[in-house]
Amino acid sequence: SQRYDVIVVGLGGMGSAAAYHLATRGQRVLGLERFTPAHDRGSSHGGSRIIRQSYFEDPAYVPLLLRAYELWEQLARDSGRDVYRITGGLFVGPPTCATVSGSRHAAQLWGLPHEVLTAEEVRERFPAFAPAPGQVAVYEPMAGFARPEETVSAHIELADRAGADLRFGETVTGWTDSDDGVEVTTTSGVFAADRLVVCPGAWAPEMLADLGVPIEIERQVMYWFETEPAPDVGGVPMDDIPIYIHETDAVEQIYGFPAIDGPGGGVKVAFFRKGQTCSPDTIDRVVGQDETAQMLDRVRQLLPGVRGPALDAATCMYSTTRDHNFVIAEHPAQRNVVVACGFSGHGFKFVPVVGEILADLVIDGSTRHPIDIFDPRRASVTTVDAR
Ligand code: PYC
Repeated sequence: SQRYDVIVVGLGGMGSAAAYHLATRGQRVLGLERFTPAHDRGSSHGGSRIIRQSYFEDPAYVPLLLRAYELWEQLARDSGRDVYRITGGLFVGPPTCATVSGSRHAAQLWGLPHEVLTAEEVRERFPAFAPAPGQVAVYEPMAGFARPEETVSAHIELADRAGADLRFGETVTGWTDSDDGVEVTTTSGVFAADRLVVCPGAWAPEMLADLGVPIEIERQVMYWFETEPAPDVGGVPMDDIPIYIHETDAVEQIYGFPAIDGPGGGVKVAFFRKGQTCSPDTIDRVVGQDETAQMLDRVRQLLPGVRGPALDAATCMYSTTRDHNFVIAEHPAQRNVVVACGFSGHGFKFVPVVGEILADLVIDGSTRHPIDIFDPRRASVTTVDAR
């Protein structure tokens, strides 16, 4: 049977980007995905993901974001798909909270365009928003959103066009790594290649148990609420607001988007990190009325024009490491295997550059991108009390 240069396991956000970058760089690629293209069973669905550069989590991510933005533009051009949009972004909260102070710090350090606005200035410039007195906002003009399903579809189409063999409905049950390369076993056969890229998403705990990095899978809920032009604010339409992150305390941090899905689509909003531990098999995909009511109350603290009712709700999963940084590396114990996992709820905006990095690691054995903070051997992800 045919031997490939590289097999990519998992064709969600990261895996489809890897397949695309590998195939366009001349590799013979086999991609294996247990579900359908751009499915909604994992972590790459729901219509929108924030993109931004003034990265409050850690300014070390900024160079990756600058490259990701170049690749977002290239992907939009090459695919002709609506994969991302710049809307500007507001990062709102008390001046000392991580969302505000961290965004400001990263923007200053890297010379990124930004403004710091008082609550009154926010209300004036963006009348749909009503931050509490004393809160401030970092406004980042380059922030916006990516469309996850469009992105995955774009990478899959372009990888296919570049000659990748992409197979769906094919579950990987195991692999072996030896001097001769890798052999991957699926529900329908055994496939051989020189190298393997594993992008397991929420299946990381079962597929990469030997990595030594505990990854917690968390159920998250995305909500869509009906909107009307915000009342008493000059009729601002909700399809023209910036994306936002609002922190009052770290658990109750929320994020949201303009009404981007046309009339009746509503605005999408979610808690950033208020998930319950689950697995892909045990996740409760039913969203309760109490959860929805809590979300509506919370979003109205910033956007009083969001009235409800809820139009829709959907679950997805985070794969969270102890230090909330990703894992992207050659597998420490398997010489032909490269892994990308643990995106910890903030990975999607990096999808194109992660694809490039994975292709670098496979083809060159190294990358020019700064990925030391994603080393699976770092103490902050392997040690239990590091969190
Ligand atoms: O990465 O910007 C982000 C984000 C917001 C909420 C969840 N992730």
